[in-house]
Amino acid sequence: MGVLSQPPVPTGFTGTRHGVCNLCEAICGLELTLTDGAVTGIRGNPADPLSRGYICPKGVSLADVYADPDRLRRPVRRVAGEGDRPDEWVEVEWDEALDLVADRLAATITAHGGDGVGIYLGNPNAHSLGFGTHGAGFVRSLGTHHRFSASTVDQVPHQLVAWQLFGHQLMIPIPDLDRTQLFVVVGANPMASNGSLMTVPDFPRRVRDLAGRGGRMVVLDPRRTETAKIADEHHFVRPGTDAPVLLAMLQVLFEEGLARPPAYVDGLDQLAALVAPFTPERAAVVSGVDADTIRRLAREVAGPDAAVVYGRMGVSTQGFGTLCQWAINCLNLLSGHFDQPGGAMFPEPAVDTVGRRILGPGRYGRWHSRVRGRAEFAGELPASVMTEEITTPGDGQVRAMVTVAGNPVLSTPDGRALAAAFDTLDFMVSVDLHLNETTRHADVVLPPTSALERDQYDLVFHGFAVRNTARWTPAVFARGDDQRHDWEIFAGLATRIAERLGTPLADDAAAQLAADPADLVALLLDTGGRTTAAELVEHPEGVDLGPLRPTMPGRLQTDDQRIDLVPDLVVGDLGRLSGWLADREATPVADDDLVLIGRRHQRDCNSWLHNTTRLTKGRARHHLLMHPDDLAARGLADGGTVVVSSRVGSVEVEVAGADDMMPGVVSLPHGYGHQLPGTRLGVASTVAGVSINDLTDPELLDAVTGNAALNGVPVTVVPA
Ligand SMILES: Nc1nc2c(c(=O)[nH]1)N[C@H]1C(S)=C(S)[C@@H](COP(=O)(O)OP(=O)(O)OC[C@H]3O[C@@H](n4cnc5c(=O)[nH]c(N)nc54)[C@H](O)[C@@H]3O)O[C@H]1N2
Ligand SMILES: Nc1nc2c(c(=O)[nH]1)N[C@H]1C(S)=C(S)[C@@H](COP(=O)(O)OP(=O)(O)OC[C@H]3O[C@@H](n4cnc5c(=O)[nH]c(N)nc54)[C@H](O)[C@@H]3O)O[C@H]1N2
Ligand code: SF4
Ligand SMILES: [Mo]
Repeated sequence: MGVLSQPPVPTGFTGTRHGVCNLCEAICGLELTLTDGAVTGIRGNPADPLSRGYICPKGVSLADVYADPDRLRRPVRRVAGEGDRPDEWVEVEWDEALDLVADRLAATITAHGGDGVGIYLGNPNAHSLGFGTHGAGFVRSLGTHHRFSASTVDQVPHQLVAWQLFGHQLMIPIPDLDRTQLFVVVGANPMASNGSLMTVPDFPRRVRDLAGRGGRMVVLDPRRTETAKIADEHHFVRPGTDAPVLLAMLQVLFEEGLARPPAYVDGLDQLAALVAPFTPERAAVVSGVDADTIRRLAREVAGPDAAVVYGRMGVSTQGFGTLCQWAINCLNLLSGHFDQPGGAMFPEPAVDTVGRRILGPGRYGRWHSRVRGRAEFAGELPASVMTEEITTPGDGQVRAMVTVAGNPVLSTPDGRALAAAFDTLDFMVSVDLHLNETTRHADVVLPPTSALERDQYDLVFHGFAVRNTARWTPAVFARGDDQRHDWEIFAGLATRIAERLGTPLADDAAAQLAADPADLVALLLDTGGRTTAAELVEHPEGVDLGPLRPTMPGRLQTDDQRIDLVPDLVVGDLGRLSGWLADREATPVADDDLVLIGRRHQRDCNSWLHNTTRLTKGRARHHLLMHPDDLAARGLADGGTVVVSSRVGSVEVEVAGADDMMPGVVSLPHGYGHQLPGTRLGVASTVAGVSINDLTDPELLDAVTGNAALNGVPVTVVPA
């Protein structure tokens, strides 16, 4: 046992233990109360140097995940029902299940090549240490180009721009929220999401502190969100039109001589020329944000006080996601506050995932998807091409699927078509805690241990945090003899597949897969120079490594240690934007046009946790939100049932009038639309609502990355 491995609580334990919440990017430190071995209390740990005692309602539900009667604890295999009888799920022993899965995947690879297997990696992987240390080894063992993940329905534009500007896909600048005086939020709702690509536990208090020191928050969003409501200013922006607004802010910086670039940037003149056509007046016409506001915001961002622009889901999952993220970075780079306290800064995590190349810097276009010719980025193809790669016959067709920690039937565009495609596969395996709308299509489900049963160190989110801290949290409960950690599943499968393919793993790969994540983390910490494994054991609440520090240009990962402001791959998309803008100017949006956007609620967690009463009690929140004028114009009744249709499909759902919506924009939350599996097992959710991804369109993409444009989907709404 290495220094980080610590004994779990004994059976029937009564007392307190440290824990950590892995349900969102805020990574709150917890204090658990246990009574006779059951979790009877969860609160935020006030001694945690990052989360400082904060906790949200989801954190408390970690106890429900542990005790969840719907959670799988042993592998299950689907046995097809005869006649009208539904399929049955039967438990199998671990060795039998792993052998079966390896046999079927290896047989597919032998018959059709590695590309015959596809894999989807879902969001919770980012929150699991075992995936961080062992996931890549498993994925590699499949030898497939058909790699998909939640990243391409989320943040891949951030990653591509970070790679192009700073030389590594994870070098994403983070708002120095605790020291800024102006926080401009574009398409994010941290009051509900608790922050993303900005690990910021206790966002509400940090915003109060911002106001307390005379600072301001400005929000640009098509909905007056929970964040907009506590902001100093909120401006409606029509979905998908942020790129002209952000470029117009850059245009103002150049026109008014306000740009204050650091010495290590190139391409300033080209940038000035490229943004010149994007005036505030033109942006105002398409976006609804008036030109004076755009000019004033640009001047304020480049003013003497520290300022930072932050953009998230709303400006990533849309048709110009890459251009939006690029423009935001350019604003931060030229404002005079880049890499300075209160501006956009780079965290220095104790395990430096960037410098140590735990993930590669990023690559683009090494291969293309078979059917639509979409480029790979960082080894992945867009989730939006997954269905066609399964259903289109020919060489390289996906015949077997693996899903790990995800529910793409509810999470990716045209989920209904994906579900139908899964049923045509030769074989499907899911590594997941639950039978859900996706894993119910699998032949075998392999359930890993849950958060409280495994060790945690956040390899990912310390790297995006508003303060440098480090924390090791050992498992609270022992894993049962009949359970496996995710890393044990990955190691078990990778080893077996390699054997069956007649290419046994090299010694170092085998050793890496056999190693306990705790030992791998200890090595990384002890050689990282910022703290040690022993220090983290001594301080289970976490170790404070201080506020963010200037690191530029020394930490740049680009070949010449300079930043090219105008990378070809990114600015190559400006022509498309110009064309689109000209079209919009020629043919403005009609009064009865409607577009659909998504929404998050504080007590939702993507597509799961809808089976806990703690999070689902209270007022229903699955409604389509629509401005009262839009309701009236269509003769719709507040609370009535409507049919929402897009190019892809239709859903029936209750509508609620909300003047928080921008006219012409409607909103549905994602992760709803549960279908009871109709089998002995399965998540017992009675939550109403439909899946927004029965409406989103796999054809609508950010052109550069192929990221899904989940926001701004044209829809019609009529009475049911
Ligand atoms: N229209 C629209 N669609 C969206 C979004 C949107 O805003 N609008 N958001 C997108 C975003 S940002 C994301 S990240 C995706 C998320 O969507 P997905 O990638 O599908 O992830 P989840 O819905 O979180 O996956 C839930 C499943 O993971 C399982 N699980 C939980 N923890 C673990 C674990 O530790 N190990 C394993 N093996 N399984 C586990 C749960 O049991 C559950 O079955 O949805 C995307 N879809
Ligand atoms: N409670 C809770 N917290 C979560 C999650 C959850 O499901 N529930 N999911 C986690 C995950 S996986 C992620 S990625 C993060 C996401 O974190 P955020 O990005 O903060 O979350 P969203 O609520 O999706 O915020 C997107 C905002 O963009 C707005 N928007 C939509 N279209 C546009 C547009 O075209 N332009 C502009 N300017 N705005 C637009 C929406 O109205 C919405 O307010 O949240 C994480 N935290
Ligand atoms: S804010 Fe996020 S990490 Fe913190 S308790 Fe809530 S869900 Fe967990
Ligand atoms: Mo996400």
